[in-house]
Amino acid sequence: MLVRKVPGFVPASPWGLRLPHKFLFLLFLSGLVTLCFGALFLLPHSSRLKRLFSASRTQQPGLEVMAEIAGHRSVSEQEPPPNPAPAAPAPGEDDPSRLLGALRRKGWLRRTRPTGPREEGNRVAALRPQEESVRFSFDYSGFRSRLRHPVLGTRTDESKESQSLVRAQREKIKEMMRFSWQNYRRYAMGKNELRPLTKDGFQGSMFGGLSGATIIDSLDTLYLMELKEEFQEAKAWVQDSFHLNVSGEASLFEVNIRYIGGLLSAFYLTGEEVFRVKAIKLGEKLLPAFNTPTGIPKGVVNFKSGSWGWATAGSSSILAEFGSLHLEFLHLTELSGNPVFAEKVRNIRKVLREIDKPFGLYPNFLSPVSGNWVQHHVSVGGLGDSFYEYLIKSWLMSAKTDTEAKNMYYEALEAIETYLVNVSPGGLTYIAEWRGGILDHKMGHLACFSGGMIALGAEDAKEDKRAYYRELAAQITRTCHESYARSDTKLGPEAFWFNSGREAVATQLSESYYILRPEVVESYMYLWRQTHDPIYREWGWEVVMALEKHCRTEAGFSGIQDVYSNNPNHDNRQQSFFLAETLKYLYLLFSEDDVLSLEDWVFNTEAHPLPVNHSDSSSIAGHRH
Ligand code: DMJ
Repeated sequence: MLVRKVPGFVPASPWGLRLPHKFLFLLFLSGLVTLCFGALFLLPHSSRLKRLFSASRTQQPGLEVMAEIAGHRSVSEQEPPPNPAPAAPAPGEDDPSRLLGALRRKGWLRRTRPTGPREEGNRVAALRPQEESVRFSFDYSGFRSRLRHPVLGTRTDESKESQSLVRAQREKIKEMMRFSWQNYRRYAMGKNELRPLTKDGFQGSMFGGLSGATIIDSLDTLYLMELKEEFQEAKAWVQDSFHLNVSGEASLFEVNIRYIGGLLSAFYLTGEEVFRVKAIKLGEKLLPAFNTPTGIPKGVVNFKSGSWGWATAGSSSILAEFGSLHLEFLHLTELSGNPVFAEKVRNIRKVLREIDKPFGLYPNFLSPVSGNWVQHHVSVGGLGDSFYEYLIKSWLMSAKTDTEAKNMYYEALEAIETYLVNVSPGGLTYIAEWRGGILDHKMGHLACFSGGMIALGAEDAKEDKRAYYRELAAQITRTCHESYARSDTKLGPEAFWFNSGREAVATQLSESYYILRPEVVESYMYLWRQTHDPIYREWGWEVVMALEKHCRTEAGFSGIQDVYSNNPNHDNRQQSFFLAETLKYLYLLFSEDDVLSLEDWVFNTEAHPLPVNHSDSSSIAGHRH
């Protein structure tokens, strides 16, 4: 239809509005939109919008965004679009789909499959209850069928065994665990640790407001010792009272090894979904720590109420901390189907592989900003320790396919042998600390784990070094035993020296304490499994007796302030690693080799067993656990 232009005539719109009315209507509409939009920012939980508009922070290398790219959102955000389009990888970043492919080829994702029940409109069904489900399921029975041994071992003839000394010893250690747990439960349930003298709980500030460190650290030990009622108490607490919606500054390393490690192993041992879901959700809360120019995480992550936060500033990251995430993070990817976790630790590995190392040694401090070493202090004890442990354990956990980890481990060990290993005038082998070429002839209690580590890695070393490594492991373990044997309590000091004619003893009171640490009995356990030399059980039993005599109090076990005193003062702290590690390693020392067999499991640095990634189908038939 032709509209004739008539002066002064304004044509009506198709809706019957004249132009000025239309203009006014549009003005009103845009005002309304602006108002609503602004109001959204004022809402207390507008984190999704904030994230959309704070892209520079959240879309830095990885973070949860990586999960979204690959179509796996953070567990806390369960609203995936249908068939999310893969975004192009940032320059220099791995293509997530390639990474997923690689992980599947390596078997790490082979056993996961998307389940995601969908409602109309392709929204994932509401979780029931909200925290208790994730979008991926894990073929738990398939995993169990691939284990080579029953988790709790093949029982021997129990009537015969009941006569044996070793059974009585194991029962004693079980009693110590029950005692530790029951006192914790009675006086400190829900707090991070028990204070046995004051009979109350210790919360501390290491875990960013998370609670129940002792509970999470104890789960697998309770399971292993078949303390069934106690395990159910611990599980019920995790289900009902372990809240992740906390805010505070947390140590990435400690949360990873204790909480994530504890939850992962509890899941692998029991198949209970609650452990898997909480491990994944907690893992996501750690991701902001990786938001650095190098991808080397900062040591501290600030949990903001909700599911994300930011890492604090800090000049250097610690080798043992950022180097001890690999095992847990691969399992987080395995159990969530989300490649982001594996991607983070593969990047750490890449940085460490490529950086120049002084004499092949790894210094303890690295700048997460520049990717350079911050100072040249090298130690197999505190600050360095579990980085080396995670290299050899990555190799073992990958069912001996991760040759990069293997090569890095043996190269590092060669450098340690060359520059740090010494023999004292009295014939004790020890691993010194290195400060820019100058040696401190000192070993920390923490460094005593290395006897076990070297024993564990001996079998896969070059043939001409295997016997040497076995002997080195035995000698270091003997030295650590000497540090115990030379004290009045028969427990070892925090650090001991080899100088001025004194060997394997602390030289000052500030190094003379013992806080229920596990490293020495950890090495006894590995050496026992490797050699079956009865000396390791003898030495382990000496520790049990010393713990009973000096560390047991009316309401739990406590560290002591001076191992060289016949009547030492207590430090009023039952460390969570006493239940996670010390008692577990002691119990395993007096168990058969197929209990948590080293063919099936690697222990994280907090002694939480994580399964070896067996990818073939050979399995045990009809096992009992
Ligand atoms: C534990 O938390 C872990 O073993 C860690 O690797 C080092 N320190 C303590 C126990 O001593």
